[in-house]
Amino acid sequence: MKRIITYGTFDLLHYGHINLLRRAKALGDYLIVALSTDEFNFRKKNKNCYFSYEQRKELLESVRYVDLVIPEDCWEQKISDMHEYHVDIFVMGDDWVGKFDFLKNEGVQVAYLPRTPEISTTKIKKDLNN
Ligand code: C2G
Repeated sequence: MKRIITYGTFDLLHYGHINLLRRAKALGDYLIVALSTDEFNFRKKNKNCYFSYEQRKELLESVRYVDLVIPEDCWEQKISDMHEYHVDIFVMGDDWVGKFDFLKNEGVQVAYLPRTPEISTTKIKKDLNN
C-alpha cells in the first residue's frame, strides 16, 4: 500500500485543490492531508481563513481522494510525519518546488505537481469583493 501525504490550508476549497488531491491520490493508494490549523495559519502563514479548521476538515473528508486528515500545526512536523505515517511519497504543488527536497533523506519520494493556473483562494475573495 503506497501512502501519500500533502499539506495545506485548503480554505474555500476549489477545483485547483481538487486537481492536486486527485493527482496526488493517483500516485498511490492512501492519501493523507495535513491540514493547517487556524492557529498555524494565523501565526505562521499570515492567512486568515474563511472556514475554520473543523469546517475545512469536514470538506476535505468528503473528497473521494482523501483517506485521512491530520492537523498541521507547525512547519517542523514534516520529518516526524513521514515516519509516524509511514509515508512513501510527499506531494505539493509546484509553487513549493525544491522547498521540501530534504524529505528525500527520510527515504520519501518528493513530487511537485503543476498548480492549476488562474484559480486561488485569494482570487476568489478578490473577485467576490469586486
Ligand atoms: N494548489 C494548486 N493549484 C491551485 C491552488 C493550490 O495545485 N490553483 C495546491 C497548492 O500548491 C498546495 C495545495 O493546493 O499544494 C494547497 O494549497 P494551499 O491551501 O494554498 O496550501 P499552502 O498555503 O501552500 O500550504 O507546509 C506546507 C503548507 O501548509 C502549504
